[in-house]
Amino acid sequence: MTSRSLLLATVAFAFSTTAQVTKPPIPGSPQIVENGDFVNGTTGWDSSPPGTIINGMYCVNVPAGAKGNSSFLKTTYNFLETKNDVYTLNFTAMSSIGYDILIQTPDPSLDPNLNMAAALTTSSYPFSMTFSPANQAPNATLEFILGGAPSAATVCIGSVSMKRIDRSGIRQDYGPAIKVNQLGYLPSGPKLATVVTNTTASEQWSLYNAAGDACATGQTTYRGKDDASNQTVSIVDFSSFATEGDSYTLSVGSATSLPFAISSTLYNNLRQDSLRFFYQQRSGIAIDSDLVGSQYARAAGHVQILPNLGDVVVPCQAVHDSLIAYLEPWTCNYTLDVTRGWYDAGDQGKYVVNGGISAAQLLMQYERSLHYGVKNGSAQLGDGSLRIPERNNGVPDILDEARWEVEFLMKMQVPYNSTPQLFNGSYIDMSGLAHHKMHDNQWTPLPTDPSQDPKRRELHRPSTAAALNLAAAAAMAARLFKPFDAAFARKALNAAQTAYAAALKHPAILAPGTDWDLGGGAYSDNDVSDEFYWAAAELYLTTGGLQYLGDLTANPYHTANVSTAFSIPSGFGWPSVAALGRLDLATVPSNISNHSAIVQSVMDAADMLLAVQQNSSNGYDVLLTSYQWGSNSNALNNVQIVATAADLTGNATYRSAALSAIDYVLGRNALAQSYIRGYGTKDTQNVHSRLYAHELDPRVPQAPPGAMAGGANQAASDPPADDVLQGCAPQTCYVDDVNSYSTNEVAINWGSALAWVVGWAASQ
Ligand SMILES: *[C@@H]1O[C@H](CO)[C@@H](O)[C@H](O)[C@H]1NC(C)=O
Ligand SMILES: *[C@@H]1O[C@H](CO)[C@@H](O)[C@H](O)[C@H]1NC(C)=O
Ligand SMILES: *[C@@H]1O[C@H](CO)[C@@H](O)[C@H](O)[C@H]1NC(C)=O
Ligand SMILES: *[C@@H]1O[C@H](CO)[C@@H](O)[C@H](O)[C@H]1NC(C)=O
Ligand SMILES: *[C@@H]1O[C@H](CO)[C@@H](O)[C@H](O)[C@H]1NC(C)=O
Ligand SMILES: *[C@@H]1O[C@H](CO)[C@@H](O)[C@H](O)[C@H]1NC(C)=O
Ligand SMILES: *[C@@H]1O[C@H](CO)[C@@H](O)[C@H](O)[C@H]1NC(C)=O
Ligand SMILES: *[C@@H]1O[C@H](CO)[C@@H](O)[C@H](O)[C@H]1NC(C)=O
Ligand SMILES: *[C@@H]1O[C@H](CO)[C@@H](O)[C@H](O)[C@H]1NC(C)=O
Ligand SMILES: *[C@@H]1O[C@H](CO)[C@@H](O)[C@H](O)[C@H]1NC(C)=O
Ligand SMILES: *[C@@H]1O[C@H](CO)[C@@H](O)[C@H](O)[C@H]1NC(C)=O
Ligand SMILES: *[C@@H]1O[C@H](CO)[C@@H](O)[C@H](O)[C@H]1NC(C)=O
Ligand SMILES: [Ca+2]
Ligand SMILES: [Ca+2]
Repeated sequence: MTSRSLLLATVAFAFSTTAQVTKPPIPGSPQIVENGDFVNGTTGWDSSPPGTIINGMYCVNVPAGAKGNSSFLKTTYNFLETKNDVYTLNFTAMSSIGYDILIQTPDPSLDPNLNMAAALTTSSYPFSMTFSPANQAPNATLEFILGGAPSAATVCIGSVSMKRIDRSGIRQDYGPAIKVNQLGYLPSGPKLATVVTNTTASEQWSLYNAAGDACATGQTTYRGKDDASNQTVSIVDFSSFATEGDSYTLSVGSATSLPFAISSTLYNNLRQDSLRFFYQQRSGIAIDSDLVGSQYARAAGHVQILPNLGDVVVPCQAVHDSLIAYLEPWTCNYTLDVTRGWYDAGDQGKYVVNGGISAAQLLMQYERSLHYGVKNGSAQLGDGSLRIPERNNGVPDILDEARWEVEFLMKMQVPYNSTPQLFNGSYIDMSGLAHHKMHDNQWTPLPTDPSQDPKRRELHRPSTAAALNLAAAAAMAARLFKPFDAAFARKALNAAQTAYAAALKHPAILAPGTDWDLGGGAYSDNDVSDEFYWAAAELYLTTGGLQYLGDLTANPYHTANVSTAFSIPSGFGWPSVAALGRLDLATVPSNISNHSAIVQSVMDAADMLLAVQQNSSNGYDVLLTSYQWGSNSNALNNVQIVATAADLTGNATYRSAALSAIDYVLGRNALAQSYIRGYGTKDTQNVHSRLYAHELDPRVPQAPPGAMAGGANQAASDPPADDVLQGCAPQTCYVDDVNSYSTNEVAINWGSALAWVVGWAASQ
């Protein structure tokens, strides 16, 4: 079906905060600058004033008082500087007078991709500079800006060499042949490991404790060929071993696993750390060193203190930008205060469509603790449980965290009685809808501290999908905040109802796929009937209103088969949110008449996922059959369905299936990769984020514990992926490189999937 395939196409790219434009990999490391050692004289070079070649160096007599770029040496190269790739420039230089020159690869209107000073002395000195472009620059120039000498100076430059990073030696690291959950296993849970093997025969496995003593043995079970990794695998099942301890290992033949724990409190720290990710992503507030440590502290981002241009008074897109996005000159004549919210991902944009599901999963995690008998559930999410500024305000901290986003969503609403806005050739009243997103008008480099982002922040066109995300999330907040802050609850409900009514009035204002690469992703979605379903469900659960009940029961997603309603097997996500509505209709008390059928549908959905897990071609018990952009979140959203079936029924089969499926993101996968920073021995180091680009700038920290990478992407495309992942089997298409935005980014909607699932696991 067209809409379905369009949807999948959207899932595959719209998480991206950077462009799809990449070149086929360039093998090795070609020289970019021609005639850099000037053996052909000044060919290809231009200078002011004109210079001469002396001893293989290009020498320019810079006059006294020369300002800025009035004196320069430059060359243009026939090469595409690719965003998020890495380049090194070498040259030697000297000057008759010691002073600083500036080296740039400028692109007018965009940030210079390279912009560094070189301190010249009277003897020749070798310089080496590495840079990673924020933007694409075809036929870029390399410029030595020579002005600014204290008096007349002769500057000589030689041995100019520029190359893109050479990744030809990088090989995928598959880790040990035995793949385990490197965090570990619950004593009362299933304990499965996967062994890459050459034999169909059973082999003996041994479990060793920290002292190196064998404490259990058994035989592997041959599973077969794992389709997603192209590996032949057997399974180790040591579920019956329940003695708590750290640093267990498993051995089969000569292979030994990475260490893991067996502990009843296994997921407790991860439950808190997965939520900490959201505090670290907050916009509009200083991140407090007392709460997170000095390395993770930072100034408030986007509070309109220069160089920030937002987010207190944010205009709609300028017409020259919106024309590219909508093929018509949309704008508006108001500004909005859209402070707060979480930065979406590795970028610093804020998107209502993605914010909705992210806030919702945190709210669902809290709401679950009200209705399901969970060990320590509400205590661990309660006031004082998280290291956030609101840890002693009488409100459960997970609600405080979600509110930071919900308030932003509400600020994105189009004001009451606003002037009509252009859509598809006519002016319509968009009051009550929500702007789809707001972000920079151009990409910023990695790293960028949010308080130092100088780009123009712009509101993009309102959309029906954004209005419905606001309606759903704010309706949830309204019922959950009622006991704690009745005024906020009323305000949220009012916003939700207004947004829903506006969406009914304008049911097809779709965000176009063309609105991308102007500093943000498109988040386009051509089917908003699932968003209507979710919003109606949440509004019904909050208000009991019969209009909402009528709307949700008439929605096609209410009667669709479970595969469609729960997005199985691909996994639900920001463009396909019907599952959120269905899960809440099943778990939140209401008077809906066919409640048992709704609960049954969750069980049916879980059974479908059990079949995915038990398929002999699935060697890792992962709840996926394909690996889209952000696949870890799709896998975990499927876990949420099975875990909810366990909550609803108390059936241990669902509980075991959900627990085993979590192993995947913590290392039981083809690469033995823990995708969660700080958890496991072989954990992700170099997530794609402007906050955590340590790999590019050692002054910036690595991501804090609990941040999860997007994971394997069978259509991975970015500079490192293009170099390293050619021909990869789907589950192995992952590279732990800061520039791999298509496999290694962090995002709030992935973090929220993790938070819900590990919160559930911590309660088992
Ligand atoms: C010098 O110019 C010649 C003739 O144009 C060309 O073949 C050669 O590649 C050039 N060498 C360098 C180092 O640019
Ligand atoms: C020098 O800088 C100015 C201002 O940035 C720019 O307009 C001009 O094109 C530059 N000139 C050269 C020769 O690069
Ligand atoms: C650079 O410019 C040349 C000549 O205009 C053109 O042929 C070439 O394709 C351009 N290169 C890139 C990478 O855009
Ligand atoms: C720059 O110089 C370093 C040190 O000599 C060398 O390893 C590197 O390959 C050079 N890079 C380029 C682009 O020439
Ligand atoms: C599989 O066979 C290859 C070649 O005989 C051997 O090098 C490798 O260690 C074997 N792997 C396992 C897990 O037994
Ligand atoms: C899968 O493995 C087989 C046997 O090792 C190999 O011939 C084939 O190329 C692999 N396919 C992929 C997609 O990696
Ligand atoms: C927006 O435009 C309308 C119609 O031209 C005008 O009445 C209104 O005052 C304008 N609002 C602002 C804030 O400029
Ligand atoms: C439950 O919470 C209490 C009090 O916060 C704590 O002492 C205990 O260790 C927790 N138990 C588990 C299993 O997490
Ligand atoms: C724009 O209007 C035309 C004509 O009414 C209609 O056919 C088309 O579907 C509309 N496009 C969108 C994106 O709503
Ligand atoms: C579910 O419904 C969709 C859409 O009608 C259909 O394409 C799909 O085959 C159905 N799946 C199952 C398992 O029945
Ligand atoms: C169900 O209906 C009863 C009777 O109208 C009402 O008292 C109760 O609050 C409703 N429960 C929910 C969860 O809406
Ligand atoms: C638990 O769920 C599984 C999978 O659907 C099912 O086979 C089994 O009968 C259920 N057990 C009970 C006690 O309902
Ligand atoms: Ca609190
Ligand atoms: Ca949708």
